[in-house]
Amino acid sequence: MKISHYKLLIPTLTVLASMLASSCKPGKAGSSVDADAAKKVYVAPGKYDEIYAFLSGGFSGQIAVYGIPSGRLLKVLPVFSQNPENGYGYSEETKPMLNTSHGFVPWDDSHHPELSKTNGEDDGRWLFINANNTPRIARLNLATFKTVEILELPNIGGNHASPFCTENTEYVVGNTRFSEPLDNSNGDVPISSFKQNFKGAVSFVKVNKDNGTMNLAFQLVVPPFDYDLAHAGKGPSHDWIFFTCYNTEEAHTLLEVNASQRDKDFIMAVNWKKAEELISQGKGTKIKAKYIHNVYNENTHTATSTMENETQTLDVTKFPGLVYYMPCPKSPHGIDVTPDGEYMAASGKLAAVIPVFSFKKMLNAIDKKQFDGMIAGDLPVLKYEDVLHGEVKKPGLGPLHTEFDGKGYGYTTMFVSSEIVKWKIDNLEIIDRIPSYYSPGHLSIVGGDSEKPYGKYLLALNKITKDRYLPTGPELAQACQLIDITGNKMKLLLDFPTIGEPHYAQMIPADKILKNQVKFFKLEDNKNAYVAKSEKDTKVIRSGNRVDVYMTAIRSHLAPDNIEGVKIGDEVYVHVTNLEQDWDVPHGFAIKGNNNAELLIMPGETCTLKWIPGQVGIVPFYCTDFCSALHQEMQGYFRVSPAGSTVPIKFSIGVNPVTE
Ligand code: RUQ
Ligand code: CUA
Repeated sequence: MKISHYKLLIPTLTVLASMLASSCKPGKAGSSVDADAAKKVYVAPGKYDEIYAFLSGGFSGQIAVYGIPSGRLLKVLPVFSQNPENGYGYSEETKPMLNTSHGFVPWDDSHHPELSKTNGEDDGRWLFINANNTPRIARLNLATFKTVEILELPNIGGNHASPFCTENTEYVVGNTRFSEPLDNSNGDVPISSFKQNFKGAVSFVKVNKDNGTMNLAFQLVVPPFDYDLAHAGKGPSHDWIFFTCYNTEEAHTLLEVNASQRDKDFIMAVNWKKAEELISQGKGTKIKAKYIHNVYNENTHTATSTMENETQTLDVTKFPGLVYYMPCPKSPHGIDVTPDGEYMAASGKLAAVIPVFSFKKMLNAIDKKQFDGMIAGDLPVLKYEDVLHGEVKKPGLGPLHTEFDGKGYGYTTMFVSSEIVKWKIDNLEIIDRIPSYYSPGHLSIVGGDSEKPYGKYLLALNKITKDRYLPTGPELAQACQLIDITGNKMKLLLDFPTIGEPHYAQMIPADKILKNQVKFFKLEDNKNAYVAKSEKDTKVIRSGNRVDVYMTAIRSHLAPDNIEGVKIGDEVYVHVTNLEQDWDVPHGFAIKGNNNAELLIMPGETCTLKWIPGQVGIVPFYCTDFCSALHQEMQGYFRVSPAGSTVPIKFSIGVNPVTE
């Protein structure tokens, strides 16, 4: 497959910009698959895949889990969105997970899954992901595949450059896309006062080593640029984290044009170790900020929300040595650090090269104070030539993201010329290129952003689908492609569709996750306030107009299954405990006409469905998950009486004239 037309183009801004808007399609689709590709992706029935892939859902606010190499969809994990499959965000226990300082937000946009790391390696414990729109970072527990924590981030707009783990997950870090006035200042200012009143903020979220709990340790106040993707250093660069930024022009309108004026924007190198020291010396400034912290307790199976009122900041202009800026060609979008922590490959959406920076040279230039002037007052800018390891020349058009295979090669997506380019880190020579269908954004290699990449597979996460799948109306399936990178030449193995837009993915060998799997929740550990640990404990309690039903589910009945005495005007909370103590036996629960969806209850768990009866009469309820041969018998009735009725609360199971 040849991609030849880019060589003919003079990469002027206008041409590039118009190409970004309508990216091109390389050659004839789908002809480059080897005869043995099918064998390489075939996972026989009953066999497990080798790799877990976690793909962000983009605008779905979820994560999708796939097996690789088969491309089989295993599960959709809700994070920032209510989920009709399992009641997340609908059940009383999980509703608090979607609370924010703005109230309940039922749907957000999430881009970047990030596996927790130990010694720079993916450890399979937790997965972090960003909410882009209402800025938050979530943590999922990979033993249960549940979202267990969501922390809101104050002082920023658009948590896109997020989350990135430092080498031992000391911190997950996020940065602002939309600089804005800090929350404690008067935000009612003219938008044209951008340069004076707007600020950027980098959030450092501390992660507890043992249980993963997050808290916002501090924020760095930085110049009002638009910050884009980042990566933390590793090995020799451990103490640093690198962010790309665009709009160093500080434009606040028509960024398409106004933020593309400069030939070079910047990489902001942050010495986070130094920031941490300053904070521990009490140099931080405490400021008022409102943000919510939601934690899901795995014993009570219940989430709680806490409003935080304060954060501490360091203004980088007041502490020399915290940040340095390195020029980077044309609207950079991301930066990726090589496994040895020595080099940083940056992208430039409008650039015609891939600049690769040397950490050693950066330190050297800082040591010698070889600055090329200052920006934003007195923040030092290093000289491009002083910090450059070299440029990958003529890689294609629109370089976006790079990952590494651990064998000395980088792989970069070319959005505009629709291809993936393999290049050698030491001499920056291009080794191979393969077209992708179409316009890849991110790519993911197994462990490809870690110190020890596993390599073997590369996923191209494409932005445009066009003709790859059977059409499904105006919106086509989203596209992902699996590429074999074991040989010198990349080989396309498989296309598979994804849920939402697969912005980014992280892949990890399955054994790192399998060994920690929770098969069911122990009933004896269930501390939910409304648990019924056996059918003997089931009951219906009225207090005022609130009715609490303590119900149990086990194959194949719900207890109680006849409930009377509920009236119009009541608020009914049905707390269903799944008594099963076995793998893979969830029960479901649904009530006719209920405006608040359904439940899906895992073995040993308690979930609560709120129901406001609206009509007098008999209302059926049942289990919605086909759990056993007699699943269809797993059902019951509520009797709803008029407001003011004297029908007493009564509940039973098995009381039936037929058997009496
Ligand atoms: S961004 S296509 Cu949302 Cu990760 Cu680069
Ligand atoms: Cu329980 Cu069907």
